[in-house]
Amino acid sequence: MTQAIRTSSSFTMTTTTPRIRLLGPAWTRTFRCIWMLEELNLPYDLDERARPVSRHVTRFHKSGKVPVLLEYDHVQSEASHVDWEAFEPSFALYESVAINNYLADTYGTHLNPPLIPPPTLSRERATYDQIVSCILSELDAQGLWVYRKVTPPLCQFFDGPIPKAATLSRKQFDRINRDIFQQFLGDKGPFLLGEYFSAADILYVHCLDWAKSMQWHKPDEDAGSHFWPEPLEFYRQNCQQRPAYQRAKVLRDASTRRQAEFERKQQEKHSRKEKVSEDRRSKL
Ligand SMILES: N[C@@H](CCC(=O)N[C@@H](CS)C(=O)NCC(=O)O)C(=O)O
Repeated sequence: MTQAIRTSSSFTMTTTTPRIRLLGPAWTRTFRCIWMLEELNLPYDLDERARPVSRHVTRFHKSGKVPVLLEYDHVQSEASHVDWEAFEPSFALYESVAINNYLADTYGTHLNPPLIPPPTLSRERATYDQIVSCILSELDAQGLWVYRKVTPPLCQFFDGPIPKAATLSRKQFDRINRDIFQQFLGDKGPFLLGEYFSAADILYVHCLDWAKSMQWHKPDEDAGSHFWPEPLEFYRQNCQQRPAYQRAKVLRDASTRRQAEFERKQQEKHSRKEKVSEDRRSKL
């Protein structure tokens, strides 16, 4: 796994621009921040060795969760190779939404329309906050994340499979997804805030991609609920056309392949261990 150094010719570096480093593999929620950085055309260093709960992450965020954004005011922006261990960041920030808000507020002020409504447009900003809070707490945390933790393969690291929680989380996702779509897209749109694409769309499309990767666009008999109408899929695909999404996707696809290989090897190791202890038990 390498540290990719992403630079963009369309962003003009100034001496005051800190060197930006993003911790976390692109197959994780880190994708949201990669997409934002690409929208802003900012140069950044993506550190994919920083797997969740690895020492690369816990050094800056005790819970080990990714993404984490680091800014280094005193690292030369042009240096192609940096020994990161030798520097302390000037600023560290976790939580994907906090990171994207900070990036858009700090580096996106020249954009018209902006990627998030500026705080001076207080009602628009409040609506933006409402939508992202809802997506984060209802769709992500109570829907997708609960499901991941109570179903294979991830449940082996928690309390094993919990089918009732899996059904509940799926129902939760469908209900809130329907509400969001009907209130903000439906006969409105084409984006969550109306006419213009925003960071709320980055978050929502990432959650929809994640849901689709778990086949949640198809009806589920156990949950008995389902919401994935054609216009929702059209909205998702429309956002995916953005060049910034496409660049971020290239990174995510490669990262997903590496992760699949890693999980396959972990599973093999696990099965070998199980077999050894089974053989031992049968000899007793
Ligand atoms: N609300 C956080 C969630 C971060 C999170 O849970 N990230 C996952 C990877 S996508 C992680 O690092 N999990 C490790 C763990 O929960 O121990 C965000 O949006 O940044």
